Amino acid sequence: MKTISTQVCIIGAGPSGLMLGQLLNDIGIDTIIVERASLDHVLSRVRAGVLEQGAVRLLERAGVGGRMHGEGLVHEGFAITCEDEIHRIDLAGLTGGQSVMVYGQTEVTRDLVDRRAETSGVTHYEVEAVELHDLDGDRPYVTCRVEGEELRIDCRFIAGCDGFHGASRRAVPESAIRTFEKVYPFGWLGILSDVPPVSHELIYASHSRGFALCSMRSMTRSRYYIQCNAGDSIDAWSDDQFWSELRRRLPPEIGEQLTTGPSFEKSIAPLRSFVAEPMRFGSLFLVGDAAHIVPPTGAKGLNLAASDVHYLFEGLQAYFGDSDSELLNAYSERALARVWRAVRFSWWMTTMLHRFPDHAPFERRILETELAYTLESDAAKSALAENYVGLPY
Ligand code: RFL
Ligand code: PHB
Repeated sequence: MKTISTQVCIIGAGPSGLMLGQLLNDIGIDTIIVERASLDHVLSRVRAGVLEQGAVRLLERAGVGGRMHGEGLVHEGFAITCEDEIHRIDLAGLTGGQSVMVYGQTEVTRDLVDRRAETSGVTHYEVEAVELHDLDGDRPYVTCRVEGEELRIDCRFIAGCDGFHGASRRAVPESAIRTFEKVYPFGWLGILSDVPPVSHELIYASHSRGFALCSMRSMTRSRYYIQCNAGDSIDAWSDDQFWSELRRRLPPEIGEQLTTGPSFEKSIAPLRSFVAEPMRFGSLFLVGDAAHIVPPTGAKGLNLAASDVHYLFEGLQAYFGDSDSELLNAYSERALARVWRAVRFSWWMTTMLHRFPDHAPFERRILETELAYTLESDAAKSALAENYVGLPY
């Protein structure tokens, strides 16, 4: 078996692993990333689209702000529709001038992969049989198979950035981890199509037929979602069926403006809230989706990955730079405080805007009232806006 060593071994080259790796490499802390998928697969994933200011700042710091600021779209508001009514949430007005950046996760990933290559960061793709060892000591190591060859990576810390289905969280003994989970009884069917977006701002639509979301990747590329049944198969949804269902869930004046066209990506995502506590076990730190999942309604998944990376980066910088362990020891507590706020917000947005097949008339009325109140009250709209642009870190 070949043995190599590094300071921080990062499992997973999703946004968490790539952001953390870049920030650390840029201050001279050595990292090796091991990724199960191929580079093509990593670069072709679609997923999230909305970045909070905190994520924007972190990406700037990682040296990948250029294309994001050139091609990303700054949004100062979005709409919520309730059957045929349209309400604008004035993010900037309600938060003292804050906004979000619409820039796809696919582009974020590409920028980070390119920057890692430019700065000679090491990433092994298509690794198999990743296993974590000796997590409770201060000389942990990772074993895996790269191009058929067994590899051992010795390190001081391991960052588990390998998503919900990764190996890292599973390496923690069950007695040392507590999990919280809620699975929602529906999914999101999402498409990408090269048609202009129906509106220059996002539209979250609450409708008796189910939720819908109009988003975008650029002024010529639209990203649309509709709530679907949890068990739906993608083959059961033709493009025509998708467009007609989406139109029915939008107010007529918006639906009439919808430009349709062929989709070039179509997928169904299940909706789940999940948190694992604590986010540290010995020398292993869990980051991003490896530690928590939120339903996409609040646009928080990728943004939480960014805030975790921020806290862990600060901890590792102080540890390696100043031999100070305090921030590293506080990582789990600091990250989880923000995680739970985003988990709450995502659950609230999801519950308020979707139709639950199992809700009794009483629960339905309560949620209609919740939405009506949110759209009427300046205080409620401010709370919504404050959470949507992202709580500070
Ligand atoms: P990722 O992006 O899942 O990356 C984890 C990486 O680890 C690799 N991996 C392994 N590598 C080595 N060994 C193993 N054993 C491994 N197991 C897995 C994977 O191949 C992958 O490259 O986690 P990360 O970096 O924490 O980033 C989190 C975000 O990707 C995530 O929060 C968001 O994409 C969530 N999410 C969405 N968020 C939004 O804000 N808006 C959305 O519209 C939205 N849509 C989505 C989503 C997540 C989805 N998933 C995870 C199924 C749609 C989907 C389908
Ligand atoms: C997206 O553009 O993919 C997107 C935007 C907002 C969300 C979720 C997904 O809340």
